[in-house]
Amino acid sequence: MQDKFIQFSQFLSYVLRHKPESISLTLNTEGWVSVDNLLLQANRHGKKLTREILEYVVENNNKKRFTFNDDHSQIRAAQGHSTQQVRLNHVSQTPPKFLYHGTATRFVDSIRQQGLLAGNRHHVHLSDNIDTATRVGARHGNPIVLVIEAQKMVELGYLFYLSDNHVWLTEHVPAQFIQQS
Ligand code: HQG
Repeated sequence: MQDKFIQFSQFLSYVLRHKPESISLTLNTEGWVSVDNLLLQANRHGKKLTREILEYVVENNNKKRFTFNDDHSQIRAAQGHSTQQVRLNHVSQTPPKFLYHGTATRFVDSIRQQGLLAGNRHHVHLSDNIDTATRVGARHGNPIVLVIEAQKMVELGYLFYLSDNHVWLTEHVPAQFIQQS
């Protein structure tokens, strides 16, 4: 994607996940906002976002971070929210036996003590494949992939959710479910 579109994508992440109020937007609890209102408020706040640019960014975003409803009158971020306006009412799903979490080696000691914490986000983010987890971990430094015993967690009543863009989410992964490598 050209730089211009990456900037719009980052802007959308900011307003649809973290700070909708920065451009006077209110998201519903499922994260949706009307496209007309998003375009209006973005332009009022100096971002020359058009419907065409929005369609392009949603379609070409490398991680499918944004989702339109059927008639493209509404949009939301698929996951990664920190704003308190949103409480995604995901339906819980059964994950594969193992899920993967990519992180940086410097976090591992702390993770092995505390388990995986959601931090600023609403959930811990997990992948169903090692490649994706490695890429996620590399964002933070020297990557390492932790193997999560998802099926064991389910058997003990922990809930998992699958986002629109196929990220597995859960609230907390206690250390006992992280395999020793
Ligand atoms: C680490 C991207 C110390 C955790 C990706 C991670 C993902 C701990 C960092 C999505 C810890 C948080 C999420 C503990 C967790 N002690 N460190 N107890 N528990 N951590 O960015 O999972 O580009 O909030 O390992 O593709 O890296 O936003 O989470 O390294 O799907 O669409 O704390 O973000 O997607 O970092 O990434 P993040 P993440 P987007």
